[in-house]
Amino acid sequence: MICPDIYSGQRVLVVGLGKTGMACVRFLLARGVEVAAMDSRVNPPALQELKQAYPDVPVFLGEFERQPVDSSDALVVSPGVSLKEDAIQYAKQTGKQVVGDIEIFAKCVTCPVIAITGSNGKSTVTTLVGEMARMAGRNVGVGGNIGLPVLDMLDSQTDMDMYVLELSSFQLETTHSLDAVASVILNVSEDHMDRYASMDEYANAKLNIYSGKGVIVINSDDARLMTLTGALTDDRQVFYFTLGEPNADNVFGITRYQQQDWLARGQQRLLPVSASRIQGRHNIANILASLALGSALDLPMPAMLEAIQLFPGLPHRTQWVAEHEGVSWFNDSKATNVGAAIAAIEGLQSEKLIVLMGGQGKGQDFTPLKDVLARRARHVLLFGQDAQQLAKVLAAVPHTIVANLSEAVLKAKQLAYSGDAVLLSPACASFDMFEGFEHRGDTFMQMVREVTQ
Ligand code: UMA
Ligand code: ADP
Repeated sequence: MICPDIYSGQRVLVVGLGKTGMACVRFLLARGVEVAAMDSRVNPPALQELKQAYPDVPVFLGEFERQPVDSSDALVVSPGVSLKEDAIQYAKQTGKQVVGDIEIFAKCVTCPVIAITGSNGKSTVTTLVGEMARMAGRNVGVGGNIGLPVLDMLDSQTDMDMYVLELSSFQLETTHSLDAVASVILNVSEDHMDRYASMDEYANAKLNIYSGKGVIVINSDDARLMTLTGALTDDRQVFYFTLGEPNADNVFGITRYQQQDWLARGQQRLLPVSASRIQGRHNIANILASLALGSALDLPMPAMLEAIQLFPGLPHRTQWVAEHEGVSWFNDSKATNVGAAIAAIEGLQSEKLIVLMGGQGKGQDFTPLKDVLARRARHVLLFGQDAQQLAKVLAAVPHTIVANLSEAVLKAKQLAYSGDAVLLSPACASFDMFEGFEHRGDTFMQMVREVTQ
């Protein structure tokens, strides 16, 4: 068994009983650790599973109290729980170790790890790097924020050659020992401003990904990241990626050759951009970042290029849904922040767009949407909790507030001209009206099929 002595003789309080909490409970109990669990909801998602599988584990439900903290030696906190919670602060003040599941994974893992974070593009890059490794014949585990808790992955998969992890800023806040062979912050734009006091606090959480000794991959088009990583580049091997021309052998970028854009490493042309099936400039950046990460691990170039050509993209990310009367319909429900929506709006090739957006804004500043929508949108249809707030910013852009997504789809059909695209790219979280981004995207695609039949 991997890591048999972790938390030996200690009592651990698992905070949050969702996917992560349940995976932590399983992992720790299997190693004989004394575990209790705490959740501020009275009926958290994993409660029934916990009660059935481990009826002896004490569970504290409802508003967090100090008493369970007092009777523990250490806390393992789920990413959805803010470290600013009084009970967590109290644990730190009283000298208890506070970590997350990624920290435990980092302490236990014995094979190379590739680590990926960023405001947008994480799942796409994580999946593509996983595909590149598979194509190269590696036995690879892909997990983390993408949906598979890392500790479940560690215990369920054996004989792994490597792991590819998608990590959120929340997970990175509680991670200090990760020594990835290669890691990247893809980009930083506003997100989760309901949890962070400032962009600096948010970006600094992401910087933890570079804490080890491995290769660091840097987006040289992102000025904030270039500044933040400046001090790291002196004593570490660095790969860069850019949508510009690559000017050195450690730079992945785009070069022009015979009227075509090519993916390139330094002077070396690798593949015409048109050979990839995923759309938009943001996805070219994602491919270049993936190539840099794979190269840091010495994956063979032919396997990586093969994976790029076969990769169809992930559902709900600028996903083509239908073409009807000259209008293309796209589902970009995963665009849950302004930066993601801008990337999709800029990335689509159609002349004009009807854009459907709205939901929970998470405290974001919507202003950056104004110019891009003024240029690209024929009309914007707004729905959900923060529709009014979006409308204020879009005063100069033709827009209508509608009651729900269904009305938005019907209205989009009336407004679109042949040659236009209709794009659901909400720039917001979905939980005011849906169970999550997948539910929102699936609902949209079903409605689109109905109106385009
Ligand atoms: N909880 C409390 N008190 C709080 C907040 C939460 O008790 O103040 C409890 C909830 O009642 C719930 C539990 O914590 O019972 C949920 O834990 P969680 O929110 O950490 O969610 P998990 O089910 O453990 O899923 C987490 C990630 N969720 C979040 O970061 C919010 C999943 O990412 C991830 O796939 C999973 O671990 C496996 O690693 C989702 C996500 O939305 C997809 N991530 C954010 C994003 O991508 O923007 C960061
Ligand atoms: P994440 O896992 O970080 O949310 P995804 O790969 O799931 O990222 O993509 C989410 C959304 O972000 C997509 O629907 C797309 O609109 C946008 N996006 C993807 N890659 C990028 C990028 N490199 N830069 C900006 N936006 C992006």
